[in-house]
Amino acid sequence: MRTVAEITVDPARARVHEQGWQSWSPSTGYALSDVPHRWVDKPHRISSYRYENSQGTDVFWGEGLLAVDPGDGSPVSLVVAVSPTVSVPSIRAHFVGNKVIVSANGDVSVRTDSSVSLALAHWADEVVDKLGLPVPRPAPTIWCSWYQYFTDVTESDVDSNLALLDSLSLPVDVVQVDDGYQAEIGDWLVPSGRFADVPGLFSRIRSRGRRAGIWTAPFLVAENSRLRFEHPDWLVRSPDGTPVSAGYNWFQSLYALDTTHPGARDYLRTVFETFGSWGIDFHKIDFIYAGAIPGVRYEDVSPIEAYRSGVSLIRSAIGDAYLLGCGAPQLPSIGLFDAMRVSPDIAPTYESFNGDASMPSQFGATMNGVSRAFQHGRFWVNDPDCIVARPEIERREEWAEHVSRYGGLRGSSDGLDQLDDWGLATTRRLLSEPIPRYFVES
Ligand code: 9PG
Repeated sequence: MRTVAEITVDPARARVHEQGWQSWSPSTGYALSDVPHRWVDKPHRISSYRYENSQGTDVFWGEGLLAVDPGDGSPVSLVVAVSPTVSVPSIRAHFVGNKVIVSANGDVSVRTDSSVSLALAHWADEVVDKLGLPVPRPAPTIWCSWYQYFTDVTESDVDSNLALLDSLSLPVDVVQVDDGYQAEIGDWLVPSGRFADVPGLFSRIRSRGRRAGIWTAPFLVAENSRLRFEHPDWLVRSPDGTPVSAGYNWFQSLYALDTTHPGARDYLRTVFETFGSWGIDFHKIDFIYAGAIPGVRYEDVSPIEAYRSGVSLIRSAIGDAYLLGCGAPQLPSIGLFDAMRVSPDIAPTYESFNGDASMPSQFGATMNGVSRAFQHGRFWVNDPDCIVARPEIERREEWAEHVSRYGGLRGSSDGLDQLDDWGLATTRRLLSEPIPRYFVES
């Protein structure tokens, strides 16, 4: 770590803004006396925070981006990665006397501006110019199976909601089947026991005039998957040869697919071309932090390069289809996606189950959605996570308000038979609202 700025502040009024690594990593601003949001347990540290780092609550820490508002009326300092799609230095800030000392472990620049949100918007505008990024394509509206059925989703759950979309005349373009249709994480072309005919389901979705969308976690390989048994050589490894952990979920250990391995690349291409042949033209690719986990790969490239080459391969295999990233390193994803989840998951409860702000909760989802609002319309369309409006959802009015203000991608994820009058009217309204080009003007 090298010191890059020493900023005189008013300790009572100063604020530090952190950018977290991936979609689910907490991102927000703090007073100097606040305790920053950090990981609570190890498996979730890997799946929600940057693998390399395990900073505690005693230091402020941004991945590729950190801002300091001195609180005395003098300009805000924004410390940012010089080439965010190539390397994302960790930036840390600690507080000594009346100074905030900022240090970084790579190339960063220090910019000043009149407020944190303007500093972020101006910087993002410059990145867009420099990389020559196009204006993001307008997002389709979606219905997603996850937030009602979770992994227990069945083929008939999707069919019954498909029928309700018609009878309720809901303005939904894409029906997106989430986690649960597949046999195992990694075995994307093998159906789970709850699905008899996955291609047939997608063809029914299309024959009703909707578009077909699918969820995958393409850079994850679960312990019990066929993929791991058949191709143990396709996993990212540590120097001692054992596969690197990519976290723990679905009651098993997870590993990372080596996106530079020719065999793994062929497999990914086959999976996504097959989805194309089923008529799917909307992809939510999830848990893709796994593509950027450090370790030994077939090709000796940086984790960010491996990640970008994996996403680019998927991008080219899906042609013009719409691409939504989730669980995705934010700055390394610039220029690769149509839409991006900028927050942890919404949940029926306002607080997360273990106090970790990266875990499903309305608290964490709104916090990140607000602090990453500047990304919308610049790097991609911001996905704040789905509308859930059934009576069971705690503080559902506040969630609807958040989606209305900060939602670029609008998706409903209730079992449609669960909605009361308020829930249905709110879902209809949120799916129909025009989406502003920017949430933060520059
Ligand atoms: C499917 C879900 C949904 C959801 C995604 C993602 O750390 N965790 O244990 C953890 C579990 C699930 C999760 C995020 C983190 O949700 O955001 O929309 O697609 O996967 O499994």
